[in-house]
Amino acid sequence: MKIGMTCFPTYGGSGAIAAELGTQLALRGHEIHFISSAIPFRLTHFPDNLFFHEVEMTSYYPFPAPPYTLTLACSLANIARDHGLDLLHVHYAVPHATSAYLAREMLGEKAPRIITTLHGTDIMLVGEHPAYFAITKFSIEKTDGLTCVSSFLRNQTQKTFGIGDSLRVIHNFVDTERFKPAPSKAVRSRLAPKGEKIVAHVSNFRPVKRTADVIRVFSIIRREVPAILVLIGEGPDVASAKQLTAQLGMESDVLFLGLQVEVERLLPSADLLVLPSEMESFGLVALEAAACGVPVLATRQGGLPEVVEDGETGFLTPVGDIEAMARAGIASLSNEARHSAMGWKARLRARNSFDSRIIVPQYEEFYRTVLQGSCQRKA
Ligand code: GMT
Repeated sequence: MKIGMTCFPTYGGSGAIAAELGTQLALRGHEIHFISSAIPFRLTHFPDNLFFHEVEMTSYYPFPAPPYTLTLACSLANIARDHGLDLLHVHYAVPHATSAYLAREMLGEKAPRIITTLHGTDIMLVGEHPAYFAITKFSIEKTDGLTCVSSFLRNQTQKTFGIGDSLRVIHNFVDTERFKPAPSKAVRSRLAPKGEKIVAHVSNFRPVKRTADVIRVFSIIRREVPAILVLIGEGPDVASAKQLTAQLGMESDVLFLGLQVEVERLLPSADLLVLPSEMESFGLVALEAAACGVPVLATRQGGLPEVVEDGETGFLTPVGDIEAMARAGIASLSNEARHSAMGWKARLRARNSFDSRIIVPQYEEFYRTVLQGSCQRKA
């Protein structure tokens, strides 16, 4: 198939999954065209049948901001026409489903089919905001095939937008050959030179991630277990996280590593991943940590219970319950046998339920169904 793939290029789960999916599909012989405002941060592998097309972000006076939705629509239409694309697969509904709809209208009969994947905040935060609600509902109703990344998100979309029957759950996935338990002695001794335990958090440091909770949980854990906290990623809450770290006098035990593209080089060296999010439609990093054999300490929110099995592959606690999270973390880090059994189970579950070799064919099958028109939605 010839597939156009659109996502935000910035640090985040939807861009990561789009990049991984495009790469895997290209390796399986499809022709993949990424159409995005910059190269997606996770796109590092460029086989001959994978292409990148940059969407212009031009602005003119008196535009208050670059009209990205329109320039993207124009790029989608041009590239689909020039390369004879069968499908446009857009990740994150706002505004990508709208741009894809416009592109399809511009191309008429020759238009490719449109697949939209909902990732979470596009439905729960942005999409349901009154400023975006009507256009989000319209655009996702007009898409030819609609998928979302968890059963939780499917229910949420049903509740908010009344769409559910035609919405297919295709869980996020991980390449378990790349994300695997291979702790590096060099990484471990660099991060934790005295042999301390390594607690990790990976996110885009938005308020929904509750980064302050990570730091507070860690401040309790380190009273009982010698440990280092490694924070990976960039975002608006980095500055306040640094401030809190200083207030708690923990600067020497908390490392801010910034944006790391090859997170699979660091994760296997961690002993625990902490993800105390207010909400997570899936929590891709929890799956990536699990694939590396790292137990996950997360909140019982959104799609996280679909990824983390409480007491088996990690722990699920209520949002904001710092004490409960810290207790679970201490229990895990101080019992070697239980910790390694959990890590092993986490890895097994990632391989058996969320491996790219299981999930990517689900997308291929969905694409074929949409192309055959059996899932065609009313234009
Ligand atoms: O979590 C974010 O802030 C980024 C966001 C995105 O769209 O990039 O992540 C969402 O999509 C990911 C990939 O499907 C999911 O793993 C995340 O759980 C989801 N984030 C939220 O629901 C908050």
